[in-house]
Amino acid sequence: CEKDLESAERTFIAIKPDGVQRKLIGEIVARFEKKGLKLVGCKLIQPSRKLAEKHYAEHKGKPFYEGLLDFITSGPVFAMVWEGKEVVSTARSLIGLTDPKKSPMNTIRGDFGIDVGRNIIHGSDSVESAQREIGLWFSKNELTRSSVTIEKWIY
Ligand code: FUP
Repeated sequence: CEKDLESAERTFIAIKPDGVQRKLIGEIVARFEKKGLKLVGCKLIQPSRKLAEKHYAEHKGKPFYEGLLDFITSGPVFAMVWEGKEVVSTARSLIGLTDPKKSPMNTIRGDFGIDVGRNIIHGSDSVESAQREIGLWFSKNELTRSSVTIEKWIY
């Protein structure tokens, strides 16, 4: 059934600089749309070092951390917020595993990636992370308030 606005689950998705440069925005957005998820905000943005540090705070100190920050700040990122029933886990299924080599075919990373350091796309790993990341990357007025709904055709 349709959920009201406040309770609808949202997730933060970002096409990383490699995905943008490789012209994968359209392909990736199409997969999310065809799944039945709803786009509620998006923008092309080259993140500052500060934003990248906040976004990847949980990885601070790990061997790949500095390289990850260099990479994510190296060019434009296509940042998005998607909404739908259990959208956090649904989006992770569409994305696949962290390492593209181990990620199954028909997932975004499985189909388009080779290297864990160039894995094309980010998706929040929990509802709590999603709320934190949406707050970091978007202000409230950049996200639509849903009006027309097609959910009754999907759920
Ligand atoms: P994911 O949630 O699948 O994006 O994966 P993580 O949060 O564990 O990792 C965040 C990013 O760090 C990955 F997208 C790629 C990078 N990373 C590496 O470069 N090497 C690693 O061993 C693990 C992660």
